[in-house]
Amino acid sequence: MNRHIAIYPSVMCSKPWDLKDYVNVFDKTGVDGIHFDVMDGHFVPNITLGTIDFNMIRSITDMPMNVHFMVERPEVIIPYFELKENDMCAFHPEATRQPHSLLLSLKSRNIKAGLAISPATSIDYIENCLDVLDFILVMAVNPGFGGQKMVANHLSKLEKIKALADKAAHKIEIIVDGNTTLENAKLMLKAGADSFVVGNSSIMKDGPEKFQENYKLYLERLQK
Ligand code: S6P
Ligand code: MG
Repeated sequence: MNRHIAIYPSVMCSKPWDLKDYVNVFDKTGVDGIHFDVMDGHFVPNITLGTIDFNMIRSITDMPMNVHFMVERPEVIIPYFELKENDMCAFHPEATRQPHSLLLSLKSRNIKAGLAISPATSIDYIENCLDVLDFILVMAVNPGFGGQKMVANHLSKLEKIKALADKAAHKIEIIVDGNTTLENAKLMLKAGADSFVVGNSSIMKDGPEKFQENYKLYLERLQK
């Protein structure tokens, strides 16, 4: 298999004191973008990264940001982040009243627009937004925390999402987020995934100094 598999490392998995080294090594390695989790303590019980972290990363790299909003009313929170052309932005459709319109407003700014789909979220949202979706962030775990295990229905849901995405007139990237170990990622690829968010359960667990080596091995083994 020779196709490109995009990799988005999740900075939520970095220890705060390793963040700068991680961003530098992501740049050097040439990952496809930086996955940045925003949690508000309402849509999910946890609270994570905000605008200060976002701006810090932005100040040291030009890599695209792949921002995942796990927040209520994403239309209110997203404008606080200085997203630019070619960044990617995903939110959970059940957290807003007008998901289609929010996707459209992102696209009008040349930001790649995506829906994040939790294990229990209806895939009808995808069907109804096919025309405006650049990507789908399919959660293999319930949003809120790193270090969880893939839920039982994930692979069959991924197959259904792939079948839906294939109905669109344009390419929709299917990205899996959560527990993307090498073993799971191989199954996810077969079920229709194009690319992966990676964290501590896969290639970030050994710290920034081992990231490049882990990334290379992970991709080599995935492409076999
Ligand atoms: C989870 C979040 C994810 C995690 C990532 C962690 O709510 O959206 O992006 O950061 O899944 O990776 P891992 O390897 O611990 O599952
Ligand atoms: Mg995420």
